[in-house]
Amino acid sequence: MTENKYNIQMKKYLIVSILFYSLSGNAQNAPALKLQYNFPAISWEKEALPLGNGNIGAMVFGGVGIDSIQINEHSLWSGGPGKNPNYNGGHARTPEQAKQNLQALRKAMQEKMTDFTNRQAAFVDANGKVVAADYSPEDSTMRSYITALMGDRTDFGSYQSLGNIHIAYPSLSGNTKVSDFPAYTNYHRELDIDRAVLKVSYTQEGVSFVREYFISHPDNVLVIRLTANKPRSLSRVIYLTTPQPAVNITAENGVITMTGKPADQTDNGLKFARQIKVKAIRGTMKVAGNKVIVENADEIVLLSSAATNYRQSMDDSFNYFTDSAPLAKVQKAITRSAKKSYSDLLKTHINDYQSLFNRMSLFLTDAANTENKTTNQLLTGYKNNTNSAAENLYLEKLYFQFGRYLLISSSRKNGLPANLQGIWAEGLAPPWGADYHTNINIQMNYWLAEQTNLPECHLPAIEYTKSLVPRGRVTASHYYCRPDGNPVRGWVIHHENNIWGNTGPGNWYTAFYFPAAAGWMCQDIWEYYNFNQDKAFLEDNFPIMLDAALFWVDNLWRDSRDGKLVANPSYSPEHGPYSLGASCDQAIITELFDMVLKAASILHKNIPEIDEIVAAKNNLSGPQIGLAGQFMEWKDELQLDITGDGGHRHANHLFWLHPGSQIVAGRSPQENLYAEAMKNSLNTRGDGGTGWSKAWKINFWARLHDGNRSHKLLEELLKESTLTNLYDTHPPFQIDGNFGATAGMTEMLVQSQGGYIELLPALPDRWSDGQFKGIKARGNFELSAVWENKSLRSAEIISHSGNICKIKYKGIKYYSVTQKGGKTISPKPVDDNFIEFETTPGAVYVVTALL
Ligand code: FUC
Repeated sequence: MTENKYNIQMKKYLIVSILFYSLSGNAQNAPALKLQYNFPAISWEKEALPLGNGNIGAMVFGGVGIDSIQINEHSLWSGGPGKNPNYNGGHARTPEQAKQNLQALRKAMQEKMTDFTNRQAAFVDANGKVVAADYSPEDSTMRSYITALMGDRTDFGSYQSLGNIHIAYPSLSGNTKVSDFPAYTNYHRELDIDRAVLKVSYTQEGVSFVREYFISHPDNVLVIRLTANKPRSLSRVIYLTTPQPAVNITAENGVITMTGKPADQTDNGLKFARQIKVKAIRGTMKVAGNKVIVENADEIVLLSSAATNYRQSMDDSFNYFTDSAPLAKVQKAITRSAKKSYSDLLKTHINDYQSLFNRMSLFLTDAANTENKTTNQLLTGYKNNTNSAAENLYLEKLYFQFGRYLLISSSRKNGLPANLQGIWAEGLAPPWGADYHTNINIQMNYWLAEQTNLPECHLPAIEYTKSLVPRGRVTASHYYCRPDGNPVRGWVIHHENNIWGNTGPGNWYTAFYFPAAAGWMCQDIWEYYNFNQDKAFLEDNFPIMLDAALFWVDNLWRDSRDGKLVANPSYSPEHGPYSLGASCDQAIITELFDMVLKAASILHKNIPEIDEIVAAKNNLSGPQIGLAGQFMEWKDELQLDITGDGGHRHANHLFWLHPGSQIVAGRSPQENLYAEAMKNSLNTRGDGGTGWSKAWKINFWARLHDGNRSHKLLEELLKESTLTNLYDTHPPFQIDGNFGATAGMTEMLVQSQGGYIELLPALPDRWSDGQFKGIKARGNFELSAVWENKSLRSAEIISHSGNICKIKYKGIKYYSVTQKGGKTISPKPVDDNFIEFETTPGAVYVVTALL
């Protein structure tokens, strides 16, 4: 190296060091991430605050006179084989009837579509106007075929609340009137998401009281500690309540025990148990009925755990119950944690939580809650445009990390996946049974998992998918046959699923038919591999993906109009109408085939089925741009598509763009045309929609490289679809929007679905300066970056698996690349905006803008 080159190199190294030094320095000064309020919660849905460890969920109200903590256990479900030993996963009619109907419907559908094309196909009239028609509504014969494809939702069941813990002042649990309760001041309630600890504090009669709450994953226990700054000032009554009618509650030696079962379960069905152990420092403790009373203590610590006898059935035994009593599991957790000090429990909890949470950080320059506003003040200010720019950035950052907090709290290894409400649900009949909807919702719950560096939290979704396969095979052979009437291979699920292997179609006319759901769930398997490069994992799960693909190889229908393969019947999710080859189905099938072919090549699978998939893939009906310039939702150009149909919330026809990877803006001229058509479709649809719909649109616009539009959707989500406790609302509360928004904000910073890493692909003007650390990209790269004035200053790339690193960024050819430790890299410039270089596993590469 010449003297001059050496100097330049040193200079670059210094700049990089300074930038990354400032990254860590700034991160240390980053404002604490807290949801905070100056009032106790009254509304469960809007104000209570969530805690969770993947098994136990809690919604804390933080009341003063009586505090209530509503508790969930992830596997507490009604329905299923515990209610009806003959429960069969939702299959109705005989397989012969179902298939006869399917065949009749397929033929009628082809005739209807052929007739539509012959009579009403869209055209451009003499004035240049696109003239299109809509499909006529299904006639009564067709309706009867469709209705006969429905499943049986009897005994589907519902996720349910386990009950509540109450901590009351003795005066309020006895006969004293509430009006005699002494006034309190300085009330503060906060959820610290940097540590996953909730705190309530207030002053009453000159004494400061503090309560801290957390749910430890390692110890599987909810811990609540009450302290006061004056000795002997804590007197409390602790008791349990529950909406569950079939329970037994007892108290003995400072421990309250509740056992029972969901009311619909037989003796061989689901059983649950929970305990709360009360520990008091000084003071006295006694039991009265099924309550524990502590008087004049310095400190009170409550330990609570919960369990059921549920086991996830991974085979065709469909045995969902363990022999072991849930109470034994609970007692074990309580006994073990009772031996530990509060500070040990807290330390173990924080270490565990931060081992996940701290892997990724986002720093938006200047973000600050300068006046320490409460979260509802920040939200109101955001809505009314009265916040400072710094406060808005702080709220966005808080909301971003809240998504990660919620995933860590509701989805942990060996637990069930996050449902429609994560792990939190009130009462016995939460909205949609707080189940697993697989036509967008559960998938959206996991979009953030890999990108934001939480692969462990992703695994429950994959285990859940695996658990659906055995019954999904039964559903496939019950409801489906090849167009020639022969049996199909593979497995299938539809749009609503429970924890009892419900894989049959639902019974809601406008949504039940969604056999593409299984293929979509396979995306989690493929993405886990993509991000973590774990070949053993891919090998283990390959048969699941292969069989989902073979289901479609056997089910595809040759459209006699053009000879292409289509799903038949096909229903654009919750939008319909029934037709051939709606874009969403075709996109998912294409993505599924693509994933399987890529996986087969990585795993060197030389099996004949691969040739079948290749042949089917080559003949699939693909994406289309309509005469009106829109990205078509159906195979035929419809008026509905051109007008936007009143802004329907589903936009699943853009699956090709996101979460699929078949159309990547900027990858090829043809893909750019599709991207433009998608913009037209999104514009026609408008930016409205339910919470999750807006969250999805953040992702769409990020993938269309329009950061300002993504940000606009984020603003609308925060203004219109976010509750005081930052829960997303559909309405009602539905957690997918939280997760989807965090994923979308990450897509604004890094994308990698196109086979290369795109840095800052959709940075909004509002985020002109900032830094992030720890975002993952496909290929098992871990990235950090610093940008100023919307321009990349430097990036750090950890290559965990030693893959070739391909980076796309405007002018990246003119950035320097060094391997940490000194070595300069000479990347291959593909063009000004694209470089690639080989990497060594474990090595760190630094990309720096030249001054
Ligand atoms: C899908 C959506 C609804 C709702 C429900 C839980 O059916 O279309 O909007 O989110 O799931």
